[in-house]
Amino acid sequence: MKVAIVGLPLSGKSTVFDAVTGMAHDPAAMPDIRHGTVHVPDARLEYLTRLCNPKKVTEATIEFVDIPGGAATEAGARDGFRRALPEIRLCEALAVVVRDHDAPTVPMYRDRIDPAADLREIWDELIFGDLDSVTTRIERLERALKKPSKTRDHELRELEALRRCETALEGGEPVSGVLTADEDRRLLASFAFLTQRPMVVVRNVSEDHVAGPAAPLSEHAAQTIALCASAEAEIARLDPDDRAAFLEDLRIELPARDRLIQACYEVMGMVSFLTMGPDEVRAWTIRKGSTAVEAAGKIHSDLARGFIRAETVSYDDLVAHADLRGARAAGKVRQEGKTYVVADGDILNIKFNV
Ligand SMILES: Nc1nc2c(ncn2[C@@H]2O[C@H](COP(=O)(O)OP(=O)(O)O)[C@@H](O)[C@H]2O)c(=O)[nH]1
Ligand SMILES: [Mg+2]
Repeated sequence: MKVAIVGLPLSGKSTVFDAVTGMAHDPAAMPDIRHGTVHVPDARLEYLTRLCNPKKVTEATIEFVDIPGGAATEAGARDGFRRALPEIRLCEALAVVVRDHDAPTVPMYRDRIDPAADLREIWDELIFGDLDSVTTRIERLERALKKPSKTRDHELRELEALRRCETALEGGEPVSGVLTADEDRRLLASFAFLTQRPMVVVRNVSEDHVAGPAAPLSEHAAQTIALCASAEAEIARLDPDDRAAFLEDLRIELPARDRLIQACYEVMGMVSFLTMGPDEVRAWTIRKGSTAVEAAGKIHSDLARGFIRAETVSYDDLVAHADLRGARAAGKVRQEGKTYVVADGDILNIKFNV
């Protein structure tokens, strides 16, 4: 899972990236694209580790990409963003950072603190990016359709779907609204539309505003969180032992890293299942609604091919009965078939035969 951190210049993108990865950046240096792989915090793994004492513990991972914003001028920002579009298209979700603090130490990008307007500006760039791909392809198809072709039917269908996208985008709406049928989505999958990406909005607020819920700024964002990027970046670089005290001081319940990852899982519709044994305790990420055989395939294709059943216990049931033996005695260990829909926190033991 790969998430692009995007936003206007000086909104705090690189600082948010630092907060989730524990890295550091020099705000004075030329911005550079950065990639960081983060282990997904999961307290459930700790419990299972105490139970199994495994040789290895493997957390799920998520990759964040710090997208450089270009120079802090209107033309520079637009140019920088457009140059970064190919990189953004490689990511499955977007975290849009908007400045929502007025610290005088940070120069203002165009004389305003207006997170909703900044978000609209980013949204317009996403619309622009998609519209650009759509119109280019429409022109090409229209030319091609003037000549006879064996693939004419397919091209006509594509053209029709693209025209719907064009209309939506011209009205400032995402293509996701008009590509609801699976067939349309398949037909246009190669476009990797930006306005189809699930979006988390990160309001970069000052330290005294982190408590309380974050009001949404756009109907297009499935999740909105508020955090103070600079404080969180410092916290992320602290010794884990000192971290708790700082978080408490700032009345932060969960660090930014955890909250942003949770929000990304949420907007992407991802859940985790767990496996445990003497060799390895591990968390796996799958799409919500995945079946037991799909989960098995995530582990290894042999497990999907030779799938017999999934011995399943929910993490909560396991904890309630202390361990696997206790859960089994209480009848909480189920034998599930191929089509069982895996729930978040299910502990699976795949029985298979190849
Ligand atoms: N006071 C304050 N400053 C911040 C915050 N987040 C970022 N900054 C500062 O704002 C400047 C721009 O941040 P940066 O992350 O480099 O922005 P980017 O251009 O979006 O990558 C840097 O000097 C940061 O230290 C914040 O939450 N509060
Ligand atoms: Mg930056």
